[in-house]
Amino acid sequence: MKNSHNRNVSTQGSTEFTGIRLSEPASYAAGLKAVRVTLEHTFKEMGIYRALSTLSHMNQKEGFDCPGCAWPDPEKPSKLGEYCENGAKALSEEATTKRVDKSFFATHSVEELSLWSDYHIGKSGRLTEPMVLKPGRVHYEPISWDESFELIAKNLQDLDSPDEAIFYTSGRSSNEAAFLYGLFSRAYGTNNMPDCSNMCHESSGVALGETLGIGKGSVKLEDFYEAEIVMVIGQNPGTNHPRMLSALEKCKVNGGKVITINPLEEAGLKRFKNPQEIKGVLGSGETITDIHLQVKINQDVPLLKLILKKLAALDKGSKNVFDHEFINTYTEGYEALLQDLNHYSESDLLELSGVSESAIDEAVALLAEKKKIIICWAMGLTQHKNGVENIKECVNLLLLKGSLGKPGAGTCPVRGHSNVQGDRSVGIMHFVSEELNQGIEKTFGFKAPTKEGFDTVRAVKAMHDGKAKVFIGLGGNFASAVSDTEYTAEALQNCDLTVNISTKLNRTHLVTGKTALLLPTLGRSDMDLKEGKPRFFTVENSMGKVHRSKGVLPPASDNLKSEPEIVGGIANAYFNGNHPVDWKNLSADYELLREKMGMVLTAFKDVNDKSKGGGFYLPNNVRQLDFSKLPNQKAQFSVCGLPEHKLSPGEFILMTIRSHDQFNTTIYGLNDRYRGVHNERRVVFMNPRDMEKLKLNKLDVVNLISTYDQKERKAVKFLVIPYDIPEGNLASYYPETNVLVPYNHYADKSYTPISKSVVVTIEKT
Ligand SMILES: Nc1nc2c(c(=O)[nH]1)N[C@H]1C(S)=C(S)[C@@H](COP(=O)(O)OP(=O)(O)OC[C@H]3O[C@@H](n4cnc5c(=O)[nH]c(N)nc54)[C@H](O)[C@@H]3O)O[C@H]1N2
Ligand SMILES: Nc1nc2c(c(=O)[nH]1)N[C@H]1C(S)=C(S)[C@@H](COP(=O)(O)OP(=O)(O)OC[C@H]3O[C@@H](n4cnc5c(=O)[nH]c(N)nc54)[C@H](O)[C@@H]3O)O[C@H]1N2
Ligand SMILES: [Mo]
Repeated sequence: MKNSHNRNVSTQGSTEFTGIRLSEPASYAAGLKAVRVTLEHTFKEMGIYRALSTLSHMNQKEGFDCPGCAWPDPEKPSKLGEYCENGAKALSEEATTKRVDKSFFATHSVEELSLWSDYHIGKSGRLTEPMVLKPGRVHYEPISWDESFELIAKNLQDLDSPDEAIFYTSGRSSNEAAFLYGLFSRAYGTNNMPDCSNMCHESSGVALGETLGIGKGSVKLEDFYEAEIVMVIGQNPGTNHPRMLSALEKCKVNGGKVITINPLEEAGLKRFKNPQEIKGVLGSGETITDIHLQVKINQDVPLLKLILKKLAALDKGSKNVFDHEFINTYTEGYEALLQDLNHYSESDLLELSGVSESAIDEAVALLAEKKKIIICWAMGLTQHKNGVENIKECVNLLLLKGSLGKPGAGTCPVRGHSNVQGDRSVGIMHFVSEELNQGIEKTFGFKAPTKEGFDTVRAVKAMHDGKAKVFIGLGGNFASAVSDTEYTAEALQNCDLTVNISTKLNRTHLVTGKTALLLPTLGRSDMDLKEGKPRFFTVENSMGKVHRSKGVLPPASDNLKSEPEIVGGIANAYFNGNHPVDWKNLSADYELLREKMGMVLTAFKDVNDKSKGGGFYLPNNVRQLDFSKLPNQKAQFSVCGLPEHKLSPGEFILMTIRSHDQFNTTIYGLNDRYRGVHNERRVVFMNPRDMEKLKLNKLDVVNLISTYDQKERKAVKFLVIPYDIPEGNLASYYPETNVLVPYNHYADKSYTPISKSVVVTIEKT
């Protein structure tokens, strides 16, 4: 696509097929095969010795936190290795021995690179030095750090208002880097801090905040070991949080039951062969799911309502299915909820859900009799128009059962990026936090802005409309991760300057503003050296525990800076000594940075000491059953409506999901082995009866078209794969299908794009 800067870059890259091979979907996850794949990936990217010695430090108390997902580490990490196949892939991707240096950019123009696939781009290696793409040029050229900082400062100074700048964050950054970045954005004068969680668990944050008073989960890892029931809804842990399977296994061994709700029967939820145990390697492993409810896409609310209705009927008879003492003491809205349930007929709800009634009855019988319930969920619930209500319906169930604030029970939104929760805790948010603003004023002596900033959806629109002109990304891959690829690309290309602080090359570095800067930074596994000594930083896991992480590998190049140093460099150049914050000192001294963080945010007081050893839990009011911040000091039941999908003939609902070989837009490989797809990503999973209706055969080539708001959006060339998925539903991979997700279609209240319920038609080619 030609843009105003005369660069002819592709926003999606190659759509060539790569040579598909199909096999039966797997009946279990992990096992020996996972060990083999782990070693293959790490040895290839890192070399054998380096791979083995580095893996032994991952998720260990004196080592570094896995750069993959945010699942917590057990109190006593296994000495055999506390990592999973996909954590090892995340590490090898970061610790690769390949390099993208100035000669790489001299050889390849951004126009040429943009034609490569994301897989190919990502495999090029680690960035080694700051680079600039000047107006009208198509090759990146080297630039010094100081000149880079000056260039950013100049562009920020030239804006008419600080609200014309966007400060995006992905969830890999440390607490220290994120705190400093948020501080600079506020000192500069804007709350325009969109972050990846806007596209991810924002719906969870909103729903949990409104019902329970904290936008985070309430369980700790140990709770899984004593839960009587774990419900896993809209989540694929076998691929995206593999170490969660060890927790589910322990729950099962201790007599717990697992109920899964998902349009797909994911391999990792069927059976787990724990590679850390002999039984897992040589034996048949542990069955995970006891009851699978194969819901239609986005029909979780009808299904949950039906479960609640059936439980309420049982409770009416015996009075001991619900925890009435808990309901009376801690909650508000019980009567309204029960009344609302009366409005629905069981048969309507059953039909909408698409699940067999006998399976639902089995789940109801189990839920009726047990009291310690954990509900886990991820993107299958959050990325819908009614994402917030999906989660509120889960909270309703937990409140009815009194399954909060006690061992073995509670909410568990399973986070994505390894420090996405920490970034929010230390100030990455577009909305205004009074506590934070007051803390900043008291500690640093300046007033933070009080106007709400742009989240991701609104940031894209602002850039598209020419209302924002400078984009800075602290990690992430904005062009590929955000919905509506063409629209988002235009938004970025409208900017005067786009800056990316990154470890590796990605599409956002190619789909740029008039001028672009590429600032290479240290990754999680790299040693962050000061005067020759490695430093640590802190992160927060999915369960609210803050702990240290210290990289062990020599940095990918001598010319990298840490994220705090880069943010400090920008701030220092911008303020040039005219600001109450001593940016240079603060960004160079992490101890000082943490001390200040603890002064601004009381939850982080004494973090320098408390983060030692296993770390410490941040305060969590649900664990204490303290609902004092909510209306009438009570946890809130919610009355939720039904999701609405009026499909015309020929329309399907598409969920855009992850394969087993990717981390978001980073493509590790071309296989999705648990689903039986090898060496190809351009596939669409479809029910065989739907295929028959459309006269489609296996591996036929189709285009997918979405027409929200009468605008045609097309994703071309996908191979049809017959699969066990409800009729009327489709699944395909992200980011290839982001082009179909409308930028202006998002969840109520949370503004999360509806990546899991895109209405599409199919065009045979
Ligand atoms: N290896 C690896 N690990 C990762 C990531 C990665 O890409 N790779 N990404 C990280 C990030 S940022 C995140 S947010 C998490 C994502 O973790 P997940 O949320 O597990 O990721 P998705 O592939 O988006 O899977 C969504 C699951 O929800 C189901 N689903 C879709 N729609 C519905 C629905 O309407 N109802 C129900 N009940 N289920 C539905 C899908 O079938 C699928 O199993 O993983 C994190 N960890
Ligand atoms: N259609 C569709 N769209 C989605 C989703 C979906 O399910 N469907 N999921 C959404 C979700 S849940 C999320 S979280 C977002 C993800 O959105 P992002 O977080 O923006 O995307 P990632 O692919 O995780 O970003 C990867 C890039 O981060 C950089 N990076 C890696 N490690 C580091 C580091 O340590 N420091 C720095 N500075 N940079 C680093 C590398 O350059 C890498 O290319 O995508 C969202 N988009
Ligand atoms: Mo995410």
